[in-house]
Amino acid sequence: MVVLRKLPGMPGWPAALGLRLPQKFLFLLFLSGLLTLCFGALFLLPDSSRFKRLFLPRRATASASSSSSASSSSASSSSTRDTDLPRSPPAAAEPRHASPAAPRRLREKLRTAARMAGPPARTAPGSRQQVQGGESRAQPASAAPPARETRAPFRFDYERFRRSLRHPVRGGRSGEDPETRARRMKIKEMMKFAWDNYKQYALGKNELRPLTKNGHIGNMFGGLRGATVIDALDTLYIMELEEEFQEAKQWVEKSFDLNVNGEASLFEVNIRYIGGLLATYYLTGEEVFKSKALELGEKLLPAFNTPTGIPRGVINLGSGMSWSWGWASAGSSILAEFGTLHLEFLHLSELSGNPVFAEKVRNIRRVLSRVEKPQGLYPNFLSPVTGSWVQHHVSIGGLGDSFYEYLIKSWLMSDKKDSEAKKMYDDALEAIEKHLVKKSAGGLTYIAEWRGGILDHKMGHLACFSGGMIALGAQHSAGDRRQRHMELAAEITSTCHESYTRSDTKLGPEAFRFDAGSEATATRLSERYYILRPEVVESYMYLWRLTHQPKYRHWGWEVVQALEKHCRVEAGFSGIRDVYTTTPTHDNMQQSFFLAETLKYLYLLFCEDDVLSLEDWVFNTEAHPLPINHTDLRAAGQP
Ligand code: DMJ
Repeated sequence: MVVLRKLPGMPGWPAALGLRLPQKFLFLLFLSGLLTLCFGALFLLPDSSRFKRLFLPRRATASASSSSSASSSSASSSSTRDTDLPRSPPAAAEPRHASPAAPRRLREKLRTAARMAGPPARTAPGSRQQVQGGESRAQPASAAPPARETRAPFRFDYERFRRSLRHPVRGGRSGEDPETRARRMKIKEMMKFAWDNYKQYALGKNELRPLTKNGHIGNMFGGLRGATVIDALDTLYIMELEEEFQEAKQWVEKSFDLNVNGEASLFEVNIRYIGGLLATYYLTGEEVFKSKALELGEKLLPAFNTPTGIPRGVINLGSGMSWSWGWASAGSSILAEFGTLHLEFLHLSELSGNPVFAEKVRNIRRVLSRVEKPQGLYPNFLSPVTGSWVQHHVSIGGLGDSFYEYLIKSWLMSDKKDSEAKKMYDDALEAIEKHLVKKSAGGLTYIAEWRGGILDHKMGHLACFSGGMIALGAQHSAGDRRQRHMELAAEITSTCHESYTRSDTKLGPEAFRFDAGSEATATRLSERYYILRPEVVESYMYLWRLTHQPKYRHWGWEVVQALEKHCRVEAGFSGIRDVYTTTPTHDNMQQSFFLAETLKYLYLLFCEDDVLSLEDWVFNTEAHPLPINHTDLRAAGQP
């Protein structure tokens, strides 16, 4: 209206236009409509918040923005009304208990405390219910407290982490004999051959089919592709296959798509993809690996939305729906699957500053530590609904294996602070020694399986990792126990070696038995195959590093020769269908774990001990190295 006031010496401009009264009225009406329209349009611009801030009082702005995003109860909205806080911070935000004003050292201590403190408080009364995947579960109140708008984004201090390592990641390369070097170079050549053929015939698919020279996708990874790329990354890096590493990295940058919508094994995605990406980030500091790992980690979280928080085995990475494997009895979850998340999930929290990942696996630990164990043993099937065992089948091989591995490695990775994990490992091993460890008529030590109290005198190839695990754990036991466990580890590794030497190919079968006159040999046709598995050479590598007895390198070299003779084909390496014939047929599959594990462990067997030193790293169950948290050094800021 001010603009229409008559100025001295000037006629009013409606009058100047020579308008009559009704016309003037209509003109004014039109003008005021126009002004209202212009003012309103400011709020429709893409970023209208600046204008809102200009035009609305401060408190009203906060409640306007929070009410647009808030979906929770009025009780919780009233608690934030006066504080200008957004309702939930982005996934990669600072830990919520750390104030932005706190000095950096204090914030790091708080993060360390969050990591190391062990189980968090129980779900608070009144915490929100989240409904996903058809079930509802109380979410700990600590899972989504508000964060301040002004908070700087969390940044993991990579340089500081590198300074905390005690050895260069690829070692110092000193003091080796020419034969050891030549053998290492041979294994490096095998890796290059495996990679080059995958790249040529199957890049972007999950595995190479080396006979038909094409790719295989399968249905284990929920539509994710490039399992071999991700599994191979850290091996290529450690072997200094620089060009090949760059090829793999480029594929991750340009083609690795996480927006998929298929059914994935939570366990496999975690150990191969998350493990591979995390390890490569820690080795190289390249952000792309970290961001992909965190993004993928977020997609796995809905699998934990069960009444107990024990995740189900299968998850749709698009919808977040999860369910149990059809073959798992009574909708149960598998010990080796939900028990093999701890290492990776702690690192997801470490790198994101978001405690939610650590909370999920600490809850699994809590459920397991409370449930009653028959004879101190952990059965392989647990109900995610009731938290009780579903079947009393116990095995240190398939279905159970890496659960035990992650207990001792959790303790090592925590710089020996996670004493709960150590106790669970010690108790479990004691029960295994008491109930499952047996000696065959021919004097071979083995670990049997247990079915409700009845022993099955068989060992799977998968169980052969246990020689390495027990040796690793023995380093930290005192006196008699240390000696006994080192002997046990050596004996089991020797038995697994026997399963190789007693075959015609010098490669071991999928399972071998100690009954009906058999000693470390397969008795069933269906158990005679070898699919390039790593567990036996994994144990050779640990036993070599921990004892330096030359036999472990000799045994490893026998495997290299057998692989070359029976598994190397024109376009890669293939598994074989029968280890008991010198002319085996091939299964036409180069498994991704052959590049991640088998070749990596063989290579490390012929390296100096400072390459991926056991003082700095633990290997996840797919042989991806994850750093030990040297809290003493990092907190003290030592170089
Ligand atoms: C790998 O994916 C991992 O080692 C897993 O823990 C068990 N099976 C394969 C290799 O045999």
